[in-house]
Amino acid sequence: MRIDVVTIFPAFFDVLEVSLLGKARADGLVEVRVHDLRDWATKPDGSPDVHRAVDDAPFGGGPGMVMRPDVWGKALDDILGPPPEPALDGSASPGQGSRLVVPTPAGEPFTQSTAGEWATEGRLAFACGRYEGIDARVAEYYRTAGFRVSEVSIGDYVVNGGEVAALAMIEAVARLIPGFMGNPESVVEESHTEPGLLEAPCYTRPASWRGLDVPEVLMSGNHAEIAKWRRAEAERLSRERRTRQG
Ligand code: JEH
Repeated sequence: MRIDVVTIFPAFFDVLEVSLLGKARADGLVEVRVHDLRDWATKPDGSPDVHRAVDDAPFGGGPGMVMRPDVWGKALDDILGPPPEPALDGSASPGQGSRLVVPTPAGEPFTQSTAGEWATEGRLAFACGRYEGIDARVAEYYRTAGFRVSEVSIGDYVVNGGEVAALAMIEAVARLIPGFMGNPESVVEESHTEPGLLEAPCYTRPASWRGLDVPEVLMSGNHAEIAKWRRAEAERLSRERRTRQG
């Protein structure tokens, strides 16, 4: 998989060298290219800009600044490559062209199922905004041009830009690429777990630590009883932590 990232803070992505992804990159399973949006900055008339401004005031007024569509358009035209060939029904299919991902607090929720769908793409491109976000016509333009465009959110809290969101999504997707993890069994196992059901807690040696003992059933060797206990714990945690009545 090829992953392009466009950002005004390329250094955010240096962490990909040290995380799990470092190995996948070395093995050639994932190639990540990080681009500095300011390399495409010009003045509004298109002439070179010593200030390399990528933002301007919002139409309609209000606080903050908005990222300019002209700068983003030049960057993404260079980076995305050609749009995918449309199928007979007009749809674009995975493995063809790039999927453009735009992290935004107003996006659709990014979930494990989203990660699974994106893991089959040949190319992903992340457009990381700052300030109040990217002019809305950028996502609209590339969708109309035939790219698969996803405006997504990593959760209902506010961070300062798309970079942290892109890092979380890149890690969630990359670990699903076949051959990515040291222990592929743990990923295969995940696909059998029920979506929305939280996992039972886990324990290792020593069996007694600071007066706290591992639940007896886990040391019984009775696999049917262990599976029953884990299921019951998973249901209890899901009720306690993910429903309002508890
Ligand atoms: C944040 C991309 C680009 C900050 C505030 C506002 C919220 C009410 N889950 C996520 N949180 N934040 C982002 C994200 C994702 N994915 C994210 C970004 C950008 C992603 C710039 N920013 C900073 C930013 C405006 N407020 C949004 N509103 C509902 C809580 C109040 C207004 C926009 C952009």
